[in-house]
Amino acid sequence: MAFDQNILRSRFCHALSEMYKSEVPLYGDLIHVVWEADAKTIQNSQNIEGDRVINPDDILPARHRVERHGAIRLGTAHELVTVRRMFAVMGMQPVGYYDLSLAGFPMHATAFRPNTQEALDKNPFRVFTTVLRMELLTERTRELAQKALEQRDIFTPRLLALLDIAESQGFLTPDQCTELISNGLETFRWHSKATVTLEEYEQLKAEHPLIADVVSFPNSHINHLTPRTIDIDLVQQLMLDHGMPAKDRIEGPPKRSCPILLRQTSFKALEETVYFKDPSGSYVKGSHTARFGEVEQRGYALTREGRQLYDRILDRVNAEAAKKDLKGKAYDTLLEEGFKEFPDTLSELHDLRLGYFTYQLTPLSDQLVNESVVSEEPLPSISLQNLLDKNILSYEPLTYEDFLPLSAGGIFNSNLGGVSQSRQLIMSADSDLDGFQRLLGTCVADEFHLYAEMQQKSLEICRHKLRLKEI
Ligand code: OOG
Ligand code: NI
Repeated sequence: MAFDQNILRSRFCHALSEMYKSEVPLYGDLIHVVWEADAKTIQNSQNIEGDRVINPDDILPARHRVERHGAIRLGTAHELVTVRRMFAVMGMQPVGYYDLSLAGFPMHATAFRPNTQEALDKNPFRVFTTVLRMELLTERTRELAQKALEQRDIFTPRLLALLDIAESQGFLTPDQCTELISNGLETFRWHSKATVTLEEYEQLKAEHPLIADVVSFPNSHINHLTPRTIDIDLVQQLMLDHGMPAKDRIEGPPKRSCPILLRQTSFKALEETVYFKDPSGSYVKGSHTARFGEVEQRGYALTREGRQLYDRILDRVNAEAAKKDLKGKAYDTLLEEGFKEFPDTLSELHDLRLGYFTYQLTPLSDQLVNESVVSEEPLPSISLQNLLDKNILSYEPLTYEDFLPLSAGGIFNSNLGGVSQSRQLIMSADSDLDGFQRLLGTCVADEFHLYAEMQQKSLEICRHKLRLKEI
């Protein structure tokens, strides 16, 4: 079998999911809740649509059923570079820069994900990857963190060898792929034996719970996996019905007719037994709270203008909520009110250039194609608006494939607690894309650029088929 990055990514994603289900059984329960919610949603839409029978496979294409993201937290440049190399073999590239200091965390991040439509369609698995910003730690904690990180190696020697092989020969044999998966899993497996003492752990945690999570263990356990649903409100309800420890609200934009960006919820992280090093050489029992299960519902990708409008509304809502101390339902009502300003029809999102779209030829386009074939000459340019008005082209919204750092902040906070001794220092920090790219050893792709490219490419294909000089 020829080397296929998409297949390797699918296999790795599946293996990770199986491992996580065995480590965190509640995650397996969450997947069942998602299936239940999606099946109910499909059934309801069939009832409402009456005679228009909906085939579940039209609504849930293959990528929906496998889709999930994971998240890992790293400590050093070596860890980040090596994870980048590992994901590159699976066809995942760093896309986007996320400054989590905005949410009070001494971290910044990227998402490793497929960056072409074709690869996303095959398997869209992505991993949100954060790395500590050492300069945002107090000196005492930084020293402790550096000492703990220096003595760990989160990669097996065989994994490192396989990465060298993949890079030099440009592919892996089937056996090497299998080895890459099993060795790769070792980096993300849970270990209940900490590498620090309980006292050190408490010190790290007091500065920020995330620092303790990144630094105290011999590797970088996956901290959550996330299946995708078509009805996150129903998943939230079902989690509560099933007595699961759901977080109290869904992060991201409110429910809308035209879903935008990303909505997320999770069950809260569980307290897990951890054995801390004892100066005498034995271990003392303690606990750590970090790993959880999350659900996402993906909406449409927004342009920069769309995103600015989204951020502006959200900032306004958050400022008002803070002033009036609104939480839970009251916050959600305010959010819904605020988002009334955001256009909620596909044609407005398109015409106001708030979202990204791909264009397709309609059956009507045949006539135009025939005309141009008869005339042999390419037709002169026709405007996009004209082609849309004449029903020669139609459009479809692109799905948002990325993340929302403030939602990530909400998830972090409800799972780990937002208490931090150095919150002021962190909140006043500037974002540091250059510093992140130095650690990563390469540039991150701009997500807006990728969506714009997909949009442009679809238009170019239409132009070519219509034999137009220009659209
Ligand atoms: C990362 C959280 C980011 C999301 O869905 O926004 C994330 C973390 O908890 O380390 O996965
Ligand atoms: Ni997540």
